[in-house]
Amino acid sequence: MASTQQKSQTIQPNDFDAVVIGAGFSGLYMLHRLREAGFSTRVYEAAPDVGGIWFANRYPGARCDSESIIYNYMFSEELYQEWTWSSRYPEQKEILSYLQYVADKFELRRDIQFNTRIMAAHYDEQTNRWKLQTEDGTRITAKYFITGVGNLSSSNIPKFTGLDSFEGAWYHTGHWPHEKVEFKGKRVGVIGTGSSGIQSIPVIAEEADHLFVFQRTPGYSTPAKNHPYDPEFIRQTKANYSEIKRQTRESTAGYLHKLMNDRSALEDDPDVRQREYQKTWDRGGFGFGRTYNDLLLNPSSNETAAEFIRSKISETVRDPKVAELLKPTYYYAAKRPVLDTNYYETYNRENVTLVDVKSAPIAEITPRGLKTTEAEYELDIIVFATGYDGMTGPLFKIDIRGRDGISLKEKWAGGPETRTYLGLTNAGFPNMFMITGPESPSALSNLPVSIEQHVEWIGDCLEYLREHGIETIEAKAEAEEAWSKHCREVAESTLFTKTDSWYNGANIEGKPRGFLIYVGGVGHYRKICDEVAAKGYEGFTLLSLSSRETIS
Ligand code: N01
Repeated sequence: MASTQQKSQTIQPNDFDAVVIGAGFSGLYMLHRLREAGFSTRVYEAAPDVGGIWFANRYPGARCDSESIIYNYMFSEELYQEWTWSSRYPEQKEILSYLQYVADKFELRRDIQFNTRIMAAHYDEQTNRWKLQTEDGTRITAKYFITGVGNLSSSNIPKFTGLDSFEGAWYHTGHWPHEKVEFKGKRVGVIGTGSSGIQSIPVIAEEADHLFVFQRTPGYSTPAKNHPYDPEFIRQTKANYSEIKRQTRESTAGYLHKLMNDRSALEDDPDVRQREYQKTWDRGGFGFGRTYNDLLLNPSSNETAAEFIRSKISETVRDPKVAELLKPTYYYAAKRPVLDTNYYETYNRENVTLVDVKSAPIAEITPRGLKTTEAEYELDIIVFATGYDGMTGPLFKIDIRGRDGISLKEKWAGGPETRTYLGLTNAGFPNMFMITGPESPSALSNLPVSIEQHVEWIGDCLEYLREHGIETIEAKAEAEEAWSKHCREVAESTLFTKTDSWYNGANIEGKPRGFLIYVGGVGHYRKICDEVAAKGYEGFTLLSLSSRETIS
């Protein structure tokens, strides 16, 4: 009720110090940070409420696989002490409740305009302001333009012939209806075995009459080992707030997992290695990938982890032919690994059929179901767990244009050579900032940690500009080139670039390939960004308000 009242009091002229797109983890904190610093700020959100991807991504079994106690904001100790997570991995519903709680606690809704999609954002060189337009044609102006659109909000629905003719119902996991989808008595087909498929398949199988899983590439999955939190664990966690905050901020990927063995997997004898993998497997979570220090660097070490998982698939899945089909052959974790609850066990159910669409691809969707090049499957419901146009996709949904009317899409069309400075800014796009943009740790980190770092860096930057009478900040082309080169070099030293995945755009037909994530480490990246700021925003051109002269 309070929130509705706040919303109705908010009609203001459409000119702001800052406009932020998106009311998920990024937009909510950005709004709070800027408002606290006295900047007039408005958030625009296409959905009817806060939550970002957690508003829409509500498929059966949807949970985050970052552990709850670190999948939250750390900027406010009061908030951290007030909120209590129920289990080791947060369920979609609980994350959404958390973000709603945050919005209420900090009275954020009064500065968020919901049900409003921003279609265009153009930089006006005459006035040094951003001009934005909504879907209904409303115009907005702002000095600073900040995107908080997430990395995975632009869904990928492959262009199968005949989808329009399908007489049943179909859904994409990322845009799931708010009402319960009834699977009871239904023949269901799930296309895709990435994180969304692997999480939803065991849950749908329990309800459906029959489930067909259409798998093109099997995923590597290790046990989540989810469980309700023990009150004593919660007490200790809250008591350790400062230490948890420090550790995640200084870590490699924003998690608390310690490297189990600071040595190569190849240094251990096979039986020792087996025991070490078994230990991290039994604990559950992403710690499995931290069993040795070179799993993402050395192909032979990687193979030892991959083989361990394959052996677990053989132990679990009774039908050896199905087990073989479920075994991935690419480098473990070079494509996003998954945490599951009963995923491989699900293939022992009589009502589940695994269909290999690598050897016999999907040819078309028919009125009655789905046809591969080998057979037809009658279905009542199709679930597309087919992923997203990651990293750049959400940004490209907005027509963003900088100097000389050049669009972000045109600027990046050249591929990975011309990207970003620090994953935060772009040459040619003054006073624009991207929260968790391409070439920042973003999707390869625990996102709330990376989001907080970007929000705080941007907030500090805008305060600096105001204090120093600076009108525009813009990345220098040479700084951008050096950053993109550094990103590529770090990525090239790992196995990430040796495997097709959404990380490098391989999942979207026609998308230019390029590794879009900084993998040099969350803690290291933070230091680089802080040094840039400490040196008076090194690598940026700052233009002063009074004299219009270049300050640096
Ligand atoms: O998508 P994906 P996702 N015919 O791209 C298949 C985050 N996330 O939504 O590998 C047949 O991983 C495709 O096959 P292939 C997380 O970062 C997190 O599952 O291209 N199949 C693949 O199997 C994650 O990485 C959480 O051969 C087709 C699947 O669809 C990211 O979101 C939960 C096909 C897509 O897998 C995306 O995950 C959920 C076609 N034409 C998501 N096209 C948690 O934290 C695609 N596929 C738990």
